[in-house]
Amino acid sequence: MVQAKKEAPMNLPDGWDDEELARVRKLAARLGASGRAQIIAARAPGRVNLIGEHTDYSGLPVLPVAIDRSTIVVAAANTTSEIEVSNADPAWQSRRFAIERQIPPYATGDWANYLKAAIQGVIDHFPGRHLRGMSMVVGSTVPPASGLSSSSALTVSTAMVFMAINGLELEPIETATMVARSERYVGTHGGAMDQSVSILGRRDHALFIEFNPIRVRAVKMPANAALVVADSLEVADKSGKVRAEYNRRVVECSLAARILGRALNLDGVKILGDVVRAIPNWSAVNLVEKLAATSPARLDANLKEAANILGVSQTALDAELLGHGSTRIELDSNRPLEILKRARHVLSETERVIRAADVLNAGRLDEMGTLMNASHQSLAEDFECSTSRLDAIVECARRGGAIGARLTGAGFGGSIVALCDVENASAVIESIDRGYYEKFALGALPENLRAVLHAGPGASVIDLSANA
Ligand code: NG1
Repeated sequence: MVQAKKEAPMNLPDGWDDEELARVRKLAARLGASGRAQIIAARAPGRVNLIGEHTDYSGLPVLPVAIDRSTIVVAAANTTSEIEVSNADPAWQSRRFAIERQIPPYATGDWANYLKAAIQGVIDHFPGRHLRGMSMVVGSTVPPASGLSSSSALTVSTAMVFMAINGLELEPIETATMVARSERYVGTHGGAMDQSVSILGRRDHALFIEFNPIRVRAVKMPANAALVVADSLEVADKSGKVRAEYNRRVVECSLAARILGRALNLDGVKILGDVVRAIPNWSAVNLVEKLAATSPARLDANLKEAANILGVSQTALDAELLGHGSTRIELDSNRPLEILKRARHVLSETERVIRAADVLNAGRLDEMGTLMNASHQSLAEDFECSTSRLDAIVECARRGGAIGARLTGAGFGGSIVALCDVENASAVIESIDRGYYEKFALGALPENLRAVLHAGPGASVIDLSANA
């Protein structure tokens, strides 16, 4: 078993410091690890996205950092073909399920569906392999449903530990691609940002990530920059209404892309990234103008009008956009789909992300702050995924002297991120405490609701038996 040392042992990957090792020891004790032949631990961080929100599922870039909050999973092979899991947090019930070709999901909203997603992803990636079962214990310091991607920290750590127990290896980018695809098992048609940064994150760096295929460029965080992350305490629960809103945005963006593709005579366009990649000198303004000239700003949610514009049958479009089975997207048909506004957000956000990677790299924090503020405005007005609480907390951060502030993650609740000068971080936190937490009378607050978070390393696995 790994012993606590003053500094992380030299032979361990970055991220396994004393604190994380102490967590591992507790989880291993809970697992009853002593006497087991092989004990593996995986650690996967959550993330905070600096800019590039709701762009990943359109195949367009993002600029997140992996954070110094993580999910750790400790596991040992068992003799059954089952996954047996318990969580250090008693709020999440223990679960046991069989490894089978097609694992049936638990009821919507069950936390263990994220585990099933990860296991199913590995099964699909290595078809025909005999996979051993495992007993595992999960412990997380990434707060759930707060926009810091606790879900991906869980799926990434589970997939990595399961692969290690079974002696399977993949390149990090392949693992990210596999886990991103597998997370759709839970019914969210998300992109690959969270899994990519959780796996590929780098200490003191943000990652400029492009998709299809995943490519990553590390951007050094300027030494004088601090990231204050504050939880609005409005739960962005991705299993209910928020999932429906999220998936609706995915459909709206894909429709905008297909209409633009047809207007520009491009073949096979499915996402806005396909349009951008086909037109080297694209600009958000020009593409939005083209879209406005081709389609009404809003289209009926029954997809009839959209099918007419695209010259395809309504049934075919329905099947392609909404899918089928347990992950089919159900659209509320009482309101129209917003085509123009959503495209305007995604395309203008893409311009901001590209610019942000450059200005951050050059240490131009003021410009970075301006881009983050513009991102929040676009998310609030065009993407309609902010809330009055998120707006209020963003305002408090700015009033406290933040250089820029915005909601981070999917929105509809969750957290905000504020870019500050290191010297000013505590003033920003104070302003949020006084202007938000006290005003909304949210009671006695745990310290870590708002904190300065640091860009940390990506996920890794250690063999505890080898480090004993
Ligand atoms: P969070 O904040 O973790 O729900 C979601 C998606 C991301 C991305 C952002 C919005 C998942 C697992 N994550 O993040 O891929 O689309 O929203 O930028 O679906």
